[in-house]
Amino acid sequence: MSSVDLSTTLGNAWFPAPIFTASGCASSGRELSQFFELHSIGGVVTKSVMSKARHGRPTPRMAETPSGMLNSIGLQGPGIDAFLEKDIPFLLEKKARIIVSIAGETVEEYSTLARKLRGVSGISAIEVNISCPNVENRGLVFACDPEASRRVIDGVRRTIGGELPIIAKLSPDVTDLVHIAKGVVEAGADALALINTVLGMVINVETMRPQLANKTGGLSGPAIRPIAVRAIYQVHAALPKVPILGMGGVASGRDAFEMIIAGASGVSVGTASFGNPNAIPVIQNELRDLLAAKGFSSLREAIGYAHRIEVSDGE
Ligand code: RRO
Repeated sequence: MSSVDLSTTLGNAWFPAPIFTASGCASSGRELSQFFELHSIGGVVTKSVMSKARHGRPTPRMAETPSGMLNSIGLQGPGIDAFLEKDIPFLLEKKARIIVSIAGETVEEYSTLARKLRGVSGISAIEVNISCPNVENRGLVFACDPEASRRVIDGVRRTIGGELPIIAKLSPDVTDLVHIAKGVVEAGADALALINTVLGMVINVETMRPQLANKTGGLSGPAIRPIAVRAIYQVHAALPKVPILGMGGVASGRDAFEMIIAGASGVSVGTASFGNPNAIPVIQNELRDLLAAKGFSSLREAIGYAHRIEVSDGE
């Protein structure tokens, strides 16, 4: 095994390894823990949790697409109280590093969730998911509105205090992603998660009706990787000091490396784990080998490498 320092940071949270689960794709890691040690990866980013338990959207809520997958789960989950009672103790027992993802319908709901998390020990960071594409009203996608995005992050920051890093999860479905990113950083986000799924749709040509009960859904998988790389590159160029957790269609160490050199400090893997539950440790090992093969002794040296200006001989 090649010796490369894979450690990384997101705000003031330190992680020994750079590959994470992607929120929503591994719940709180129970199923994946049958395949690998959760503490061997960067950390578990839990499914976005809300104040109350939710059944989610009606079925069908998943559809296969070329090089991807469409989902409309609709924030199914146990609610914050059951989550704190069952999932956090499980993750602590597994010695996993924990990033808790929260989602709300109002600015106040996000703050309520932050209040519940404030005193919980063993959490590395909070992901504030303001970009779920499957809400009933597109007006509730806070991340599509710069002012609404700021208000959510500001409320969470005031409630949580200065200690715990806030990672704002943004949507690529906007005209000016950099503008939204700058707004949430000004409002108190320490890091950014880029990208949530891309709004898409599949129509079943046999029934001649939309495939998903909710009609539209979030597209994930390799089909969206170039969108994610573009988003990470653009935001890192504008905000080079703000750490980015990159995600969107990563299926190999090569894909993770692409996001790192675009500017990501860590990478989440989601859809690939459905096909291969060992995808995350495999990708982490491939990334280590690739970093070594490219001559990097640490992951940190590679972050944003694609932005470096070449200096030609004689200049
Ligand atoms: O639950 C979902 O339907 C969902 C969420 Br919260 C999200 O952030 N992204 C997504 O593709 N699906």
